[in-house]
Amino acid sequence: MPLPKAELHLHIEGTLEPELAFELAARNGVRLPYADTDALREAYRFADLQSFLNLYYELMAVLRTEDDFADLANAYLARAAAQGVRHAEIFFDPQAHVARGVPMGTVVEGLWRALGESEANHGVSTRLIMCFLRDESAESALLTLEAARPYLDRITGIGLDSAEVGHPPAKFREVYEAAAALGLRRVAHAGEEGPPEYITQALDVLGVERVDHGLRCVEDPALVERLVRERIPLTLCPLSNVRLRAVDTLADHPLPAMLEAGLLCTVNSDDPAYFGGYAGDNFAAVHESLGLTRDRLRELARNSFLASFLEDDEERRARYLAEVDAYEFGDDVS
Ligand code: ES4
Ligand code: ZN
Repeated sequence: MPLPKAELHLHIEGTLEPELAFELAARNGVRLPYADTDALREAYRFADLQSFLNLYYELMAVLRTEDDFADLANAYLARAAAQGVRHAEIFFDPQAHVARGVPMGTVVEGLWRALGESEANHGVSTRLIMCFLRDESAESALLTLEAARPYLDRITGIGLDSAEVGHPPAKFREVYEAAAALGLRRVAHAGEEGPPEYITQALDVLGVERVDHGLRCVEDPALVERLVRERIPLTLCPLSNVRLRAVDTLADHPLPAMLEAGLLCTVNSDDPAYFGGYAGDNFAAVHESLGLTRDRLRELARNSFLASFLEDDEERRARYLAEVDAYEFGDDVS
């Protein structure tokens, strides 16, 4: 049995495995420019974030109906449960779908069909986080928040993703203020490819409670000190960082030093279908390549529940934390 954990950095569109992509393409009469699943997997050699995003947006063409989004989310939740995920806070990118003519309602209703039954079907509690594409305009983000108004009872928070460099957090001040006024929780990708100042901006201008990635904080000791002092959680994604070349190899990842510095780190999978692994695979990888001890892995699992948006269900959080404390590692670590 794997270590119980929460997944806090997971793009549902990034869980689209090649097999399901071809199945949905056939169902919807969409032609994919790849001969088969092997040819598609061959395309998974990324030079950076943008080269990944190009493929990520291209493959979304197969997602058209509520059924498609429900099937996608159910497939993810089954895999996550098998890797010890007990709670998942799931990102989705409505603008990428609305731009292709798929309405917001189709996306949210479809995802919700899977998420609403996830506890019963998979034993995984869930939250939904709507991300804005930072390479789109601030106006488009505001229109997206407006379009989401009928569905806000199912949306816990907002995030910010896609191409980071050249699109600083401050560009989205207005929509984050509007979201806060609506009672939505706030996170943002910052410091994945972008500089440490983007992390500071996400905190000071957008009021984020959690930073997605935050990897490049290590370049600024004063920022690290602040993140430690304010107990700001970071949702790190080690296998993603390797695939997108944020680090040379997993052995070079700063996670051990970040934990040593007292940062509230969590380990997550980002886009598992593309980056070679789900949550448990990321835990196993940092154990093997970075030599993180079982105590450190337990700390990472505890952190994931401490950093999760479970303020409306503290009983559940306490239950999950007790599961982590009672967990006994076997020979296999994940
Ligand atoms: C993403 Cl790894 C990553 N970074 C930024 N935006 C994203 N959207 C999906 N995966
Ligand atoms: Zn991400």
